[in-house]
Amino acid sequence: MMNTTPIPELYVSPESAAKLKTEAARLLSHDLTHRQICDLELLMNGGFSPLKGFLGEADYNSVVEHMRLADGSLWPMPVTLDVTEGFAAKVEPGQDIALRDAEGVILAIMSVTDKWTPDKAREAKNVFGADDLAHPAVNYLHHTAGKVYLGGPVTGLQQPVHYDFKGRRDTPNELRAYFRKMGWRKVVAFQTRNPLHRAHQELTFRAAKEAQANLLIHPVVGMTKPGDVDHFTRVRCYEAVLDKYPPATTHMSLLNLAMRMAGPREAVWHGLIRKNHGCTHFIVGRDHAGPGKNSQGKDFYGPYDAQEMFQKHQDEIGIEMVPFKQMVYVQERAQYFPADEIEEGMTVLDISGTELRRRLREGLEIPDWFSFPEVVTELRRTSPPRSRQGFTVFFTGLSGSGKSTIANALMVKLMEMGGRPVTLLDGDVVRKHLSSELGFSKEHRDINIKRIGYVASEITKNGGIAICAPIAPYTATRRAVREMIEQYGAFVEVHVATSVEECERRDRKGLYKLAREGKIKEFTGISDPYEAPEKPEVRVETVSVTPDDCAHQVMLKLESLGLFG
Ligand code: PPS
Repeated sequence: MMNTTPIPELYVSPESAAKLKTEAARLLSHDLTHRQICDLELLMNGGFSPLKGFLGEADYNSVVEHMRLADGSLWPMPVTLDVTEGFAAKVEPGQDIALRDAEGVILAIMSVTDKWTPDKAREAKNVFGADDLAHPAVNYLHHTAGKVYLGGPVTGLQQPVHYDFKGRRDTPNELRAYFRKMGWRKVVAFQTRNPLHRAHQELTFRAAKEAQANLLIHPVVGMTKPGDVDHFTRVRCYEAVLDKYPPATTHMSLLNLAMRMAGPREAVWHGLIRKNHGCTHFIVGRDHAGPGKNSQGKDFYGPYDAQEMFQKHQDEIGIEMVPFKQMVYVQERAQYFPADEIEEGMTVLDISGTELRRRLREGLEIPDWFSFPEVVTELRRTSPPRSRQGFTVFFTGLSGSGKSTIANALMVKLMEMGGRPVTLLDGDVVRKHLSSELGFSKEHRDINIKRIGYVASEITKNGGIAICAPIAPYTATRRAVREMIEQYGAFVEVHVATSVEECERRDRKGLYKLAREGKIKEFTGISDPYEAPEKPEVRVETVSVTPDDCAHQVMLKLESLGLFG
């Protein structure tokens, strides 16, 4: 049965908070990342109970190795405060630091007890199953998270501020109070990071019936898998579906969790979080919190691994699992059934997430048996077909390879076609206007490319075409730019594959001569590296092909990607 006593929070009283805030202003400050703000909110409001702060080293090691805190209690996910080496050098255990949000507001004080450099490869293998960058959390661990971890208890001064869907957000204690007030004794929680379609609604209906419980739709709005539908659109979709449930049986509340897509471990974590929010039952479906395919094209986890792991720890989690097979539509019955309850000879229909995205992208029909018209309308509003989205063409190649000439030809062709505004971010031009203070060290080149990527992502988001033409010699930086842009539209990488010998023979700007003489240092291809892209969308060769033809090859690629409608 439901536990109705309030869960301990880490907040101090408003009077103490006001006093502590003044004192905290003098402390060393850490600016929290988006993910850390999500973690902090759930630490402070008891969503991550029994944690009292960011994990210390002993707890971290124990969680990574055994899925348990050092005291033996079940906790599957390292909730750590990662910082840069530079910041870590200024902090010693025993020191208090202020934790600030993106606007500089102090949310909490952390009493640092531990500082250590984690073995990230071990964390990746044990927690996520493989040290494989195709896993979004492993990629985050290696490319976004700082090198050093700080641990220690947290004193909460205020909740992170949310300006969106305020009325739909509840702390664990607010939800517990709501269930108490409504007299709900059993509540089954449904975790989701996707829009709800008919299959999900059917599944939640059945789960509530099986458990004889009320239903909590508890979608994650903090961080989900890169590429997911943004939470604003999803919440509008959820609101539309909520009308389809019998009133007073179902509640919807938004959870500001930063997911890690850790499959089985994540399912256990989700269970603990829902227990803290007062729920008695939890739905675990097929491939719960699955990260997709690994770099070998295989699934990271088996489809029902999460259910197995949950089952093993169910008593300790303190919440009952309602397991579900995938729900599929049976045409003859005009109804949804779990995949393992289908009679032989029946016609089973299903539309995968990938197929749905393709249909949205290409403006194709989405049948009524699959989703609700209101949901489809919402999704179409945010995901117009590719031919109406912005995109980025990103040229990369050596200095003097012909990037600018081809990029210019492409720009003119696109402008002739019309329909979308076009911006050319040429290497030289960017260096003059956007990056005039930068040189050519790895660090400066990376800053330069990330600036270009940022501008291109804004253009893409707003429906325009960005053509970029820097050298961009590093694979990892180009990958980061791709990730930034692909949230909003297509990213088409074009490798202008002119060899260094040919570039030097042409030496259009006379720079290769100076580089050979050592008068220009760190010159790409001569005294600095160039990592050629392995799988660009287009690779052009400029010795026997004219710039006009190269630009035409790019146009054909854009056409084949459905970008012209
Ligand atoms: S990077 O690495 O992407 O930031 O470089 P990028 O901004 O595209 O470089 C723009 C132009 O700078 C000139 N230049 C050099 N290139 C490479 N290495 C060194 N050390 C260097 N110094 C100056 C060069 O003309 C680049 O222009 P393009 O259009 O590529 O020829």
